[in-house]
Amino acid sequence: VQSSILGFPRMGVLRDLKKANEAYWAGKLSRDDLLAEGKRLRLAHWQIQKNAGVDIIPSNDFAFYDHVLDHIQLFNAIPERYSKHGLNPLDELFAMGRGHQKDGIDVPSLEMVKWFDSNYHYVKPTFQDGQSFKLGSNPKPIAEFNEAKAAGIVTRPVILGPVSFLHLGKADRDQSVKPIELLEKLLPVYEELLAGLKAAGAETVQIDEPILVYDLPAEVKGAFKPAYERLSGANLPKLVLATYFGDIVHNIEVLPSIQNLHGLHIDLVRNPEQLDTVIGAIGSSQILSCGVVDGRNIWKTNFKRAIETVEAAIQKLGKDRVLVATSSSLLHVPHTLTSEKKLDSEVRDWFSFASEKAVEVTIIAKAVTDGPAAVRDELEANAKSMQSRASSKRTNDPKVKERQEKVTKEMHERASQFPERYAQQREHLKLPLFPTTTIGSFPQTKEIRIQRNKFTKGEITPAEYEKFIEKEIDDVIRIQDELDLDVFVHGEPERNDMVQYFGERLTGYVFTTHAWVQSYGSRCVRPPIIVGDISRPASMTVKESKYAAQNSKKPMKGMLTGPITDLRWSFPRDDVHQSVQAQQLALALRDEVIDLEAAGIYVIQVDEPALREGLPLRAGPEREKYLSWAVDAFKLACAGVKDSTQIHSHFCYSEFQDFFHAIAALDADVLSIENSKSDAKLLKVFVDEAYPRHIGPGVYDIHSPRIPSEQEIKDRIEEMLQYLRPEQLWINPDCGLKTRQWTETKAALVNMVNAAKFYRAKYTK
Ligand code: THG
Ligand code: ZN
Repeated sequence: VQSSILGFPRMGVLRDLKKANEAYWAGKLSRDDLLAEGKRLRLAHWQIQKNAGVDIIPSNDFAFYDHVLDHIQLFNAIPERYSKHGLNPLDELFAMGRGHQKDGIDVPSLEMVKWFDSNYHYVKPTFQDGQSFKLGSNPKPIAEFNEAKAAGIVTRPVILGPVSFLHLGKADRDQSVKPIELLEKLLPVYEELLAGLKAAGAETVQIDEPILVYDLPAEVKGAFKPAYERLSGANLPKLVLATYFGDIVHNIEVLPSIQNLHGLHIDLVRNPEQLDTVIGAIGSSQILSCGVVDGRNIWKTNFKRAIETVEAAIQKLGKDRVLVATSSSLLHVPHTLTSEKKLDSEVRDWFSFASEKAVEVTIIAKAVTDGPAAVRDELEANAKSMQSRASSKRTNDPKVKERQEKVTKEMHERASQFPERYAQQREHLKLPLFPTTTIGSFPQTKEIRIQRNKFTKGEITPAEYEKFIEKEIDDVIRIQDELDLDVFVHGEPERNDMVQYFGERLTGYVFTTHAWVQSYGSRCVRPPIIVGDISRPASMTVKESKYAAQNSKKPMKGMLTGPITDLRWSFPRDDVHQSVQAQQLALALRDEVIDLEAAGIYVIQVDEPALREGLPLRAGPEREKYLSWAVDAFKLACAGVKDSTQIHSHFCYSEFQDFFHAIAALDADVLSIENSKSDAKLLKVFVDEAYPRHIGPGVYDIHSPRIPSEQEIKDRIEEMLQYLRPEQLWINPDCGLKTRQWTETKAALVNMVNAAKFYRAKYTK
């Protein structure tokens, strides 16, 4: 039984790729040097897998920016606004990924969206009416296969399948093409690519069709048959079609049409129960790649359970037809545990990052091939570490469990309904019509990062750092005063990442020093790890918020990351249900909310940008179940305050159509949402559903340095007033201002406040 890996992280041990990319963009590294660094990383990553003893090693999983973007270029599906400048291929790639504003060229990036329910983002293929496709002269998958081969490593190239490539894309703005209808035109190019791979010596190719875990329209389901009839010619490599992040049982009728393929990969970490159904539906000589090592989380694999799963497959299919694999690409986990020098040995023994998972697949494969005796030591050590984790004091805190048992229904509800609360808040906060505010963060300047770094390294004392933070807070209060905003924020100079910051302050979490995961392009996050029951040993944000409130004439808004976002952007436990972890986070945040109120903070924003991405990928009862516990967690966190305290929440998007009832059920007094890049028409849902509470749809886009004019903002407000009542409308930017510079931030906010004042005067007559 062979072991295999579906994809390896690209960043390198010390985020080498991030650093090289950013140096190249800054003009400090040459193109040749960047290309060389890419090559070095690919080789290093193949070598790690080879040394681990992995039988099937992927190639073409590397990408300078994003692997979906690579396919856009590979098939020449490049919108003309990028191709017409004669940029070299690398710069053309980056232009699509991140926009290009120099050399007299000014194009924004293609749209970037979440990759399924992960925290990775891919660049959305964008098609034209009359779109055609063409394979370039030195296709990346072939070049990288050859590169590995030259180094003595025969790899299994990975490509994104044609049906997923089209279905994950969209028509360009103003175009009406339906992506899936381009299949006919796309298949010859895939065929050519596969033939090229075969000619280069690739026996097998991994072809990813992850959309099979979604609910699919009939025409997309129907596309698999013609696609894979065409791609299974005798002159082509054998294909293993890979699915992950869900089960494919609801699309099982597609399997007969791909039975001529060599094999199928399924995710048995997320959905072990699909095994029997899938075995019953695959072709009589097809192989099954069993994804039993989690590609999405950092826990050591439970060998006993994984071996049982693989054995169950072997019983029905025989050893020759089974592969042991990671559940998905390892892109979503950090590079290696060996970089973590500060983890204590107890918890370290529970973890496994990409390099360690590479070893795990080989041990499982050996156990099922040669019998458990062949890897007795490894199995014993694994059983011990499972035991240690299950019984550790760090995972189990009876006090937390006791508190969870005492949670009541009433604890989720505010004392009064919104109209009564609002009356009290108006009295208490004395806000004008069209109140202005910002979403929480102000520019994280270089100076802030330098001081935080010094503090982390112990080069300045806590007292010195605190002084620095207070000065930063003084500055943003003064600026907000000058701008004449109505609800202030303290600017969050003390925070790194909005999730990491809270993870570092809660019991039950551990955090790492090098465990970065790519989020998009060169941007990475370092998710904290939830190892045990969560509690709050001390207040987390009160000191800074209180300091700010005491120095401000206007109401100060407290800023918290909500329980669902804290959970989803961490590595969660896999030994208790996520709803339990969410409730523990909610209780910790509830205490924080109450402490903030007691410290004189009467406006508190609890952000939940990740609420939507947690929605199960398919419609149905699972979605409602999720929404029910997720909404409960948010309400439990917020409902402990008096009616006169105002709860805000923020979402970085405005498509609420498919779960509006959940947004409404949050019962937040004020909701700020992204709206400047989307259509004001999306606000119609608030009218249709008679949404009673207040809303701040972003009046300008913060993702670009562009300064919106006062007139533009007025026009935007005018549009919003077609849907929202004047007393319902808050005026704020789309999102936090952390990634912006001060000059553009101030200029934009001056215009925003003036626009608000114009409407305030108009409606106060
Ligand atoms: N935090 C976390 N997850 C997220 C976001 C976040 N997922 C969705 C969205 N926001 C992704 N966006 C970003 C934006 C910026 C960065 C990462 C993800 C970023 N990272 C720094 C970098 O790569 O240089 C890391 C710097 C640091 O923390 O020291 O800028 O906001 N968890
Ligand atoms: Zn936002």
